[in-house]
Amino acid sequence: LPEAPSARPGPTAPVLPPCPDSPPGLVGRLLIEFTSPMPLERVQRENPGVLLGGRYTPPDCTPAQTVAVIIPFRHREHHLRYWLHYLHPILRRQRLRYGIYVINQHGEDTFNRAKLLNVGFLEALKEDSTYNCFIFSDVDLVPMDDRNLYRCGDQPRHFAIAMDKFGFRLPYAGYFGGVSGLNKSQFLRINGFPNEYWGWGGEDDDIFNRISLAGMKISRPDIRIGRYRMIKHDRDKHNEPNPQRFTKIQNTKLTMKRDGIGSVRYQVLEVSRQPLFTNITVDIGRPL
Ligand code: UDH
Repeated sequence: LPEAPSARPGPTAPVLPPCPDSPPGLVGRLLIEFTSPMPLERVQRENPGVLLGGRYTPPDCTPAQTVAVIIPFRHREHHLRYWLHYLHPILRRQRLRYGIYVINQHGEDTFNRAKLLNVGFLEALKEDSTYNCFIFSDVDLVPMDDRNLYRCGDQPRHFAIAMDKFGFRLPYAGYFGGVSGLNKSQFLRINGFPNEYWGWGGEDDDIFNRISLAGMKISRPDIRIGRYRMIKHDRDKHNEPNPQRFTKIQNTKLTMKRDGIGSVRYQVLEVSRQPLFTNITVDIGRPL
């Protein structure tokens, strides 16, 4: 009798070894500049391995994590092109499985960075429930060293610790701005990020407070490795310094329970999968 077709083992996908902790092929210190023009077509041409929506999986190993990189955004197309140009090759050399999510605030009301990051967390997970590491990056920050691995660890991670604009030093001990990373359980443990910081400043300090109040400690790379270049820019319209920030960060302990990922309200207007990133345009409302 012929063997039942279901009993025959089909062609199996090759099992790739786990990706190494220290990826081979990193180059270390990088030359980063923002003077030559950077057309998106060039960035696309130079990153053929990146799939629609800005997704990438290493061809030669199985990564331990799946990383969603989340970028708060409005009117910074020119910065985004440099960011994509520099970051895709770095993340690829780091052997990450990742996706890039640009969370674009609709309209011209006051900007709200932390609320956009909350939206990014939820929307990335809606698209792929296997994301277990979330890296939140400003669009104007490019790492100067590819040994600064964009991964999550057993504590929340601060990556952008030595920016050129701060003289390559941490500006203050509790600084958590620019680029940071939390795994899913760390993020949920602090009820995500605050939704009520409209305008510039304070939200990163509130996040730092949440992490400390939850009994976690920030992990950071070596100061020689955590170097960043920031693309110089003027202050944006509709992102004026928030005068309430100083009092708000005194009250994190009271506000973090009610204000966070559990209470975020927004409306997604468009999800568009571009060749190098996924753009999510969202209405996040405006300050009360
Ligand atoms: N962002 C936008 N659009 C905006 C405002 C902010 O995309 O209109 C995003 C972007 O990812 C940016 C991040 O939010 O990198 C943080 O905002 P920011 O770059 O304005 O904050 P930063 O502290 O600069 O880097 C503050 C203004 C500096 C003015 C310096 C004048 N010389």
